[in-house]
Amino acid sequence: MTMILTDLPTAIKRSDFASDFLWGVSTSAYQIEGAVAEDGRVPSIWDTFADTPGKIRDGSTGAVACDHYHRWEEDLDLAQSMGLNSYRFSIAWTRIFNGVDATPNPKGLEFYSKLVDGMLARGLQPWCTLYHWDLPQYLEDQGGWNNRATIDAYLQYVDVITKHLGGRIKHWITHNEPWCTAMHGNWDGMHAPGNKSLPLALQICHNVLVSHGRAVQLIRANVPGAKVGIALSLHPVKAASDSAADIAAVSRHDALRNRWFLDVLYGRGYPAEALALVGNDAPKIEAGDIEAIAAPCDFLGVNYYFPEIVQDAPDEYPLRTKIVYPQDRQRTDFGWEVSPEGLITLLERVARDYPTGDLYVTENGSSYDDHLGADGAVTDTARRDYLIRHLAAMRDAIAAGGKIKGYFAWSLLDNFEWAEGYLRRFGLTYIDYATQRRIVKQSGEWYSAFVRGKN
Ligand code: IFM
Repeated sequence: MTMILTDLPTAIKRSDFASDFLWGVSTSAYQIEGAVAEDGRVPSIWDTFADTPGKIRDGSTGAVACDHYHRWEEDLDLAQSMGLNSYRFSIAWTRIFNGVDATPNPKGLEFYSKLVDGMLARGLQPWCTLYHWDLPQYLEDQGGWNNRATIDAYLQYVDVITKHLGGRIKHWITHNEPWCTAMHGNWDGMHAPGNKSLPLALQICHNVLVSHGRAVQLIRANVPGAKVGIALSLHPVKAASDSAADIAAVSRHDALRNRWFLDVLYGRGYPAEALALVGNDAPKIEAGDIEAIAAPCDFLGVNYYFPEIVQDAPDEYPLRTKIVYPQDRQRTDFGWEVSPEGLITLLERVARDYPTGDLYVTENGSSYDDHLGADGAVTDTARRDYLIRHLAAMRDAIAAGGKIKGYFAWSLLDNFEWAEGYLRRFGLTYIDYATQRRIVKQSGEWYSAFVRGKN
């Protein structure tokens, strides 16, 4: 289906979607909370990484971030005032366990309890991500996700959280973007803990996926009526040219980037094509692992930002592919290609190739170099248009038969963008970090009007 959007702001309406469609925003703990040493929180690998000179582009950390730990009521008010009906957040494991006491930290449980009550009081359905990259440092010191004892520690944490909050939260996401946990954290080293080893990254990826599958069973046991899923960062893969070599490169790249996760989660094991490419670097798999990973889920969370364009590159280990960045594409200020068509391709592809059940776009957004104008407004027309075009793409994917049930914009607030620090702004709300003032941007105003059916 071709999208013709001539008059962007009015080209799409909430009434184009089902009345029970979820409209939300996504956030994550380390990116917004701050208060890293408060109420018994202990360091995570991201505290350590950000404190290491040279790891974060602007030398910043998440120590204060958006100060959400103290301003959470104002932030939930913002989400409510936008007219949203759902809110995706993550829990900081490091506020719950400290590696010393066997009992969970009551202050940590109390914070998330208040937060969830605050969502419910504001008509926001809570969507809880259990792991958004902030592994406790004390576990990293014992081998991190490479040590299978971390799987047990994760399950202990999940057990506590789901028993504590399961009466109030029905939607659970075990992991956010295991690709990033494993590959950015341990292959290219861009993220914490900063290792650079493919076999290590693949083993960590496997262990994280085992922890996902085992958590699915545990959450179901603890939370009657739970809906459980995982959020994957997926990319449509396209050939850089129509040469046979580039076209063949697409399948190799896709085998690790997408099918490595989707195939094993949906009961097909790891793709033979990727296993052949990584050879002896493949993870060690214990009896029962593959079955555990394939525990049936209720939904798949799709985090979509941009397509990847690849060419044949015989010298690149292991995939023999290279990502290229053609000049003729529209890009965000982060350099990410703006391709709403890619969202349609992706949603259609996962639904066609896998028994995903319901699909949710659990993240989608854009980073632009926003400025607070002299008039007190943040006029982020490019982000607003990005949003409109991606919502239109989602509408078209639904019209083509896709079972997409909700959309969570990344993100409610500008926040700590990992290795980029505060240099990248993804929020629908501008944060003036000097004062912590929140200013809803033009994109946020548009999203709010859209969700309220007023544009
Ligand atoms: O900020 C991140 C988020 O933590 C995970 N998904 C991608 C976002 C933008 O890079």
